[in-house]
Amino acid sequence: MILLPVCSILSSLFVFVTGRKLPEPEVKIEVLHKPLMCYRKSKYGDMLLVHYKGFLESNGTMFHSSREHGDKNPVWFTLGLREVLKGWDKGLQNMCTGERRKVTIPPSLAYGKEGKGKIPPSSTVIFDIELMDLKNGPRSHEFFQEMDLNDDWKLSKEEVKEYLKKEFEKHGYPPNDTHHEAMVEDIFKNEDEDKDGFISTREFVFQHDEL
Ligand SMILES: [Ca+2]
Ligand SMILES: [Ca+2]
Repeated sequence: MILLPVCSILSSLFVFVTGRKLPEPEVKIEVLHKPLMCYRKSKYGDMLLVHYKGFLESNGTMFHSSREHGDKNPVWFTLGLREVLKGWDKGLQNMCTGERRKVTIPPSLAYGKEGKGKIPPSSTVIFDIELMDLKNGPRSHEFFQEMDLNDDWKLSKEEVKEYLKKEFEKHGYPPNDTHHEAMVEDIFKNEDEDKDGFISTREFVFQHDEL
C-alpha cells in the first residue's frame, strides 16, 4: 500500500540500500512539469516527499489524492526499498524537486491480479506525482553524521532517540517517549551486532540479514 505510517518509514531508515536486480522496466513516465533549477536527482536510497493522485486507467476514476484524503499531507518514503508500489520505485528515479510526473503502472508493478480496496483486480493505474522534497536516505555517511550528535563515530540510544523525536515532530506527530524508546530498542536489537550499546559506523553501514 502506498500510504505508510511514519513509524514504518522511520524503521526503514535502517534498511540498507543495495542495488537490487529488478525486472525490465514497464512503467511509462511522462514529465508534466520540470523545474528550471535541478541541483540533484532522486536515486535509490533517497527519501522522497511526494503529493500524489492515483487513477484507474480503465475509467479514469481517482482512487486517492494525498491533498484531499487522509491527513492531506505529502508522504515520505525511501526510493527503491519496496516501501511503495514497485512501479513507484521504478517510476520516480532521476526526479528533481518540484518535478511532476504522470506514471502509468501495469498491474504486475501495482496492485496485482488481486487488486486492493477500491482497485479492481488486474488494474493498470496512473499516478500524478509531484516531488516536494528530497533528502539523503538511510545508510549514507551524511545521515550517520547527522545522527551522531557528539561526533564520536558511534550512535548511542539517546542519539537515535533524539533523531526519532525530531523526525516525528517534523512530520507533525506529537512526541511519544514510550513509543520512541520501543523503536530504539527494536533498532538496537537488529543493528547493534556486538551488543555494546552503540551502533558503530561499521554496524550502520553493513547490512546483517540480507547480504
Ligand atoms: Ca555518538
Ligand atoms: Ca555496537
